[in-house]
Amino acid sequence: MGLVASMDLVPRVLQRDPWAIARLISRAESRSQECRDALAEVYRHAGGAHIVGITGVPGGGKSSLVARLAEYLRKDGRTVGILAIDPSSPFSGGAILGDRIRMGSLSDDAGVYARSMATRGEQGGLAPATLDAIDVLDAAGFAIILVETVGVGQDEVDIVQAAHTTVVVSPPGLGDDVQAIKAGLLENIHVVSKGDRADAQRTVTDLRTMLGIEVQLKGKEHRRTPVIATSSVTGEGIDLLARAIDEHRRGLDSDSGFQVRRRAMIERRVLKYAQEIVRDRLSRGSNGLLGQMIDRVTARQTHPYEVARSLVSAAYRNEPS
Ligand SMILES: Nc1nc2c(ncn2[C@@H]2O[C@H](COP(=O)(O)OP(=O)(O)OP(=O)(O)O)[C@@H](O)[C@H]2O)c(=O)[nH]1
Ligand SMILES: [Mg+2]
Repeated sequence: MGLVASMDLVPRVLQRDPWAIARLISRAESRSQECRDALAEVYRHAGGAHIVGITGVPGGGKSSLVARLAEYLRKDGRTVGILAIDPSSPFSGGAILGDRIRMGSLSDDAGVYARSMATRGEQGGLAPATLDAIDVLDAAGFAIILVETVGVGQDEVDIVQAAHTTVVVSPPGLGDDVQAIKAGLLENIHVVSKGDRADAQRTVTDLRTMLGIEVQLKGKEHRRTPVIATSSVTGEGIDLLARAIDEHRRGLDSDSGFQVRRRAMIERRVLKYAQEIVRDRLSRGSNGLLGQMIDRVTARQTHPYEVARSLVSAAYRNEPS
């Protein structure tokens, strides 16, 4: 725990102070109890940002795209928060560590904040701290928050739920790659990255065909997912992507399904915290009881479910919540 109480960081977070933002996200990441009230206060101030999930295969060009898109949005006068989840080249304090991706004009810009996070081995899905971090950036007043996740399994499903707009990034030449097979399942916008490569146009055509068939299957009222070629080298298509993202956000206001998905996401979040609370409680409260019980399960005197139930009641017995 640092010297400054988390609650005292909140006014500074609301002023978009990078130091306070970094501090509070770190505390959320380490699941510090001390920061819970501060995060609750942050939550009340959040809700204004447009949250955009950027997901896709490893090495597909997501971070490069995020950097270029952030640059473009800054030139357009908008503030940008960036979170990279489990990245191979981490962002930190506005810059990306290592020189693989250059943030260019962004590194000294107070209107952009970039940060990397680990999901901490959560089995499947984004760690609750990721959602807390999104709230911190949201409350700090960043107009757009770009969240980069590697598109594998539950993470990408989670980010789809947490985001208003989801962008799937595929590099050229996917053939019958899993990502291509899944095209149209998750995303609101499909980007073909590395558009400067000769094989990019072919991938754009293939994806358009694939997504077109999907519209035919789902019915005409289903909106066709835009497929946009971008290049982080030449800057091609970044403006089109920014426009598509804005357009998608505008469409949500009249999308009743979106409100339903929002509620489902909040419910999932509540249940995740509940699991976390119970897990903490169990790990603190089992006092050797678990060891004895495992002996009994091994000897088939009891069933693992019975043990689980006893553990939970033991952990909560005599303890006020
Ligand atoms: N030719 C070309 N190469 C690109 C482009 N964008 C990214 N690359 C290269 O592709 C590689 C991966 O780029 P990243 O932006 O790190 O990709 P990523 O999807 O964030 O990668 P992970 O986070 O590791 O999954 C790097 O070597 C980039 O230089 C592009 O627009 N054109
Ligand atoms: Mg990356």
